[in-house]
Amino acid sequence: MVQLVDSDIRTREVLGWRGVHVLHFMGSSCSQKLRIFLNLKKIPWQSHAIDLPGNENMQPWFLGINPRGLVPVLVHDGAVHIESNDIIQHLEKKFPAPRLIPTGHERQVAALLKHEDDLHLDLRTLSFRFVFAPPGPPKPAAALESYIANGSGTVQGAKDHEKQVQIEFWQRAAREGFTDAQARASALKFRAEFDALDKTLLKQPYLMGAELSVLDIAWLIYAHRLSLAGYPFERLHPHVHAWAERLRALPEFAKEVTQLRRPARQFDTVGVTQAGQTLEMIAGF
Ligand SMILES: N[C@@H](CCC(=O)N[C@@H](CS)C(=O)NCC(=O)O)C(=O)O
Repeated sequence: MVQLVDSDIRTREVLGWRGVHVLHFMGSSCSQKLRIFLNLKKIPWQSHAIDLPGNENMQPWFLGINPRGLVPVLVHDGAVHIESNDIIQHLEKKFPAPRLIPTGHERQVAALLKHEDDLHLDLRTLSFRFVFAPPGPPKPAAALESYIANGSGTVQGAKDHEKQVQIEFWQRAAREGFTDAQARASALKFRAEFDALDKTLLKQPYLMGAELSVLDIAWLIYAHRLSLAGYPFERLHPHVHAWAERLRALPEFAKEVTQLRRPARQFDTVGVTQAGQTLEMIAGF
């Protein structure tokens, strides 16, 4: 569990927040995952929108809450929790009904969620290349400087290496953009994952068996974002496609994903920016 300690937190006002507060961004995949979980649990929560495209997460106030500069963040009765999967596991303990982590499978689910989180930068690479497609560096130099300079730089009292990973990701993106080689490598990792999930979903309705679990939420969010990037689910992984369509139709999911379907005109803009190079072409799918 990643609950911050006192010395990590510089924005002291949050220590007085009671109840469930979530700092998040509408279009962030990890925030969507957490919001679907909160919807299914019917947990009342207070929303604090963080403007990621405006780089609010790289400003001192937010870095004083999460030194890693990432959303989502949970402040639960004054305790600050970071990392979406840890937040979900914390809330599952505090709000056990309905069960979204099957009893007795907590360690297995934790390991599977860790594996999912390890692919997050691959998702980000494909998102920036094919969905957001910014014309220049995704993070302006001034925002990155603020990111580097602010916050405690520690998580649970120790120097945070994850912040360095994030800095290097954005610096590299500013230098090279999101190259064909990176996009191909990331897409191939997802292809291997979704091949395996497709076999699982041939045998059972949900990833853990007969019941919906946090793994369905986590992978639906990845599948949804990748489908916006042009990943051909219906052709490559038909059982994943059918499962995703079923989940997207549930109100708790629909609320978080349908508003992110973009108007056709924006898709055209991406098509132009990418000079007709689709994910399918670059990945060789
Ligand atoms: N492992 C983290 C990943 C969080 C993460 O990367 N969040 C993204 C949004 S999905 C973010 O805050 N990005 C910062 C940015 O775009 O500047 C988690 O699961 O919470």
